[in-house]
Amino acid sequence: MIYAMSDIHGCLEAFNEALKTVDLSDGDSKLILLGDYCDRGPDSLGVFRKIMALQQAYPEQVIALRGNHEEMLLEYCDMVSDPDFVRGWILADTELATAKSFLGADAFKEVLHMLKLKRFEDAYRFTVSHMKTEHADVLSWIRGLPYYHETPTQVFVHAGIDEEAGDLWRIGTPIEFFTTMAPDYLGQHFDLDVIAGHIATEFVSGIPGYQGIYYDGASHYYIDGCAVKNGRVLVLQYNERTGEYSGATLE
Ligand SMILES: [Mn+2]
Repeated sequence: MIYAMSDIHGCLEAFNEALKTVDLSDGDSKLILLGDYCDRGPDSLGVFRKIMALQQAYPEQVIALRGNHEEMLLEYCDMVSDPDFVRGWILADTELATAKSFLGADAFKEVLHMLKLKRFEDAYRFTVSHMKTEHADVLSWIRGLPYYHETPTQVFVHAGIDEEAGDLWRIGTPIEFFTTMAPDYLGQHFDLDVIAGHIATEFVSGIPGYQGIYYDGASHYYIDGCAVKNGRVLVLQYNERTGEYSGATLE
């Protein structure tokens, strides 16, 4: 069995609930996570550490891809010597939810105090330096995350691939497209099934309030059920023996 989840966004409780439906005990099943582990929700650090622990427990079976929010986190950590990027940091980390999870209560209070005094650059430098010293292992793990995972019949990716490039999609897709592109090929057939997140299925389906997995009837499965809003991380299951997909609203 292959299990796929996407866009956990700091929702550790919802992630733990979803993991109850995942069984890796056969030594062969896989869990593929499509990125966007951080930002918006309350415990980004907890989600990162949970995934790292799962990979340690099941090294060949747990695959974590990168999303645009991991890219943004690395970017603001790398740009810390550029004070102009303070705005980039505050915009990337909505309500500083990720900073709060990495810093812990006391250090985060200090950051809020600096922000209140409009010492924005100090707050930015303090936050990144804390992340780099206390959680270097998490940052270096994020740096190593791949953009996609292939099986003989599928590609798992955060946002999508350039399908017009055909067989050459691996080199034809601009690197930032893997984590940011829009669902441009909806309803079109491709040689591989494309399993992606990034955009809530409510929007990709065009059905207001929709919370399930969205299959476009061709080659695309979208699985971002918007955990922050709906309190649930969707799980797509793929049975490699029968070639059948299942999951919320696919049955
Ligand atoms: Mn995303």
